[in-house]
Amino acid sequence: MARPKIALIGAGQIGGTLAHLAAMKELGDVVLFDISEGTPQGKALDIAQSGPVEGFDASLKGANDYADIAGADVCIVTAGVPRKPGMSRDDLLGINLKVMKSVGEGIKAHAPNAFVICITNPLDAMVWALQQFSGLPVEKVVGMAGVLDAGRFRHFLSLEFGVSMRDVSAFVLGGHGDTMVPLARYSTVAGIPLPDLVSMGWTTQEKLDAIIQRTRDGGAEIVGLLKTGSAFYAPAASAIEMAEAYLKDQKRVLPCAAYVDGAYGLNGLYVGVPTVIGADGVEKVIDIKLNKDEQAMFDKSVDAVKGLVAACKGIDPSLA
Ligand code: A3D
Repeated sequence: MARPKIALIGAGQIGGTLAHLAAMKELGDVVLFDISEGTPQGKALDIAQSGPVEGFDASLKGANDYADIAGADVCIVTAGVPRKPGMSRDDLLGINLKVMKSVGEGIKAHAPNAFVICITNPLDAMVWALQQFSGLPVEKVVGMAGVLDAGRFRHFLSLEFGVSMRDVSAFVLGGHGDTMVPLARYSTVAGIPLPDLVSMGWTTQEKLDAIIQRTRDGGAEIVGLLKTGSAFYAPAASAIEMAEAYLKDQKRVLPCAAYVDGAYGLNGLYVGVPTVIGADGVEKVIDIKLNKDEQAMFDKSVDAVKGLVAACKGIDPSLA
């Protein structure tokens, strides 16, 4: 059987890291696409030359022509511009919306059966626009944010508790922005919910609140340190986990920016929710019950996403 084909649209910081991880994990053959000439070719060649040392079997190709992504099983989209210090994700909307139009059309023409994972910011609006421009089924177009946001939360919690990150699970809902909703009640250490850990004296509510805020600001903290771009190792690892769940039909339960129509009282909006990812793409949106406070935070986050979608429609009238 032929290896799966993975097309990475955007060969920048995240794109290059995605290519390296996909090859190391032998998820399939990789095509790195970018408008910048030489960058995808150079990165593909460099990573391919690590193959004999690492001992992986995967072919890597750089491309500037969408024809090269033909028949891709998975497309991961990072094309666009990242944040610089002082910028919010929303400041990227105008420029990245135009990029989503060309990427969506490229995918529609050459890889209409792919599972498409969008990473470009502002995430929830860009994945919505990408689905509109590509016309692919909503369950095959999804945004990566929740795995990363939950990863950040898990990392900070493991430091606070002095336990392995593997034993910390975390739950994050809502849009990928300042209004994201890390849910303490559904986040656990080996099944023990965070509020119980506060009662047990493992931490205090104040420390937990500070960790939640640091999670919300997780992207900005890294932008502030790097100064020339945004996070790329953890975002790439998170998208690879989603791609692997699809390619191996793992039925993983992962928080993603998925198309929600009916669940959570929403009709037709991309927002971060827990999903099941398998061979059919987003196979299920898990509709959990929120308490009053959680619902209020989620509503605020949903309103922020709606505002961004409305701004997209204002910029490009072809978006219904
Ligand atoms: P960067 O290293 O600048 O790479 C972006 C690449 O896109 C560059 O190589 C560009 O040449 C290329 N590009 C620009 N326009 C086009 C086009 N029309 N077609 C094809 N390629 C194009 O950025 P990055 O890899 O660090 O980040 C990529 C995106 O991911 C940015 O929008 C970030 O804001 C976003 N991001 C999202 C998260 C999430 O958690 C959702 C996290 C980190 C970064």
